[in-house]
Amino acid sequence: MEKEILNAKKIIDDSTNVTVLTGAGISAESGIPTFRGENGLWRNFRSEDLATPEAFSKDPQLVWEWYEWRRKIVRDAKPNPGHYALAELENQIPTFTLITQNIDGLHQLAGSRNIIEMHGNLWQVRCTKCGKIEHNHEVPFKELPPMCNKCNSIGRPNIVWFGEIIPMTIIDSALIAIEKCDVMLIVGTSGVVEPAASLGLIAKQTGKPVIEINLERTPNSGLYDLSIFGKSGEILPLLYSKKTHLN
Ligand code: BV8
Ligand code: ZN
Repeated sequence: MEKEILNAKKIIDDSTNVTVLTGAGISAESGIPTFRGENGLWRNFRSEDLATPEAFSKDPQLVWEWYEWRRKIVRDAKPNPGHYALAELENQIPTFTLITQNIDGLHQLAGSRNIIEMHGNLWQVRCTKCGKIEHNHEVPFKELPPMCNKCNSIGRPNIVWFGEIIPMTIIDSALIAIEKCDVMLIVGTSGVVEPAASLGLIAKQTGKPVIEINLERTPNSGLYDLSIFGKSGEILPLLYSKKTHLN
């Protein structure tokens, strides 16, 4: 592992433009259940069963109770050294883009700035009728389901559900960040959910070195230039040298 970390550090040190993709794995050390990890289930529901427009139209109360449960966990969670390391890398590298599949907002809390939230944000409610988006941090919600304070229609989480397309503006900015970067890091994602799972391959397509940091092998591990297996909260802080006043 030592050699791989030195290798990765060299590639990053020589880069002026870095793009990172993160998944649930980077928030695992903050106590947030991952999707496919052992505690990824809620009341025996698989995430894919609840995070769908079908589930919401069938039982919006149930889906909101699930998101209420996740908001409580995230409200009580803190960013971990993995999140802070990426925020610090952003301070040190001229151009840095953080593409995340996570809706927990912990990257923002850790100080990351240039973030692309591919799948939305847990703290936003979108009106199902007029589309108004409201930032709401109530835990618990005053009323469940939350209603739109403009047209009083039912609100839904401002999140991309399975079977729903990701806004093209988001896809475009992610592809531009990959096209322009010198190296892409892929951190804490099982690489199962599309289109996020293909971003690493697109980086390879455009001839960029891809470095994977994950607890375990993933379907694309063999295709990446470097895979470092372990906890992102332990590995990421090793990938940059703490800027001291000497250098
Ligand atoms: C779309 C918001 C067009 C919701 C999310 C059949 C084949 C291929 C694709 C499809 C298919 N059928 C349908 C599709 C498309 C579907 C898809 O990919 N499904 C999968 C399940 C097969 N994709 C979509 O629907 C997308 N839209 O394609 O639109 C379309 C329309 C109609 C029909 C077809 C296509 C929308 C996808 C977005 C869904 N919303 N999140 C919410 O959160 O409530 S996805 C959600 O799941 C997450 O955001 C994330 O993207 C994904 C979970 O993956 P990970 O983040 O990687 O988490 P996971 O638990 O899986 O893995 C964690 C990893 O971390 C593990 O490898 C573990 O080892 C590692 N780890 C753990 N601890 C640590 C660690 N690593 C480092 N350190 C640690 N400490
Ligand atoms: Zn409305």
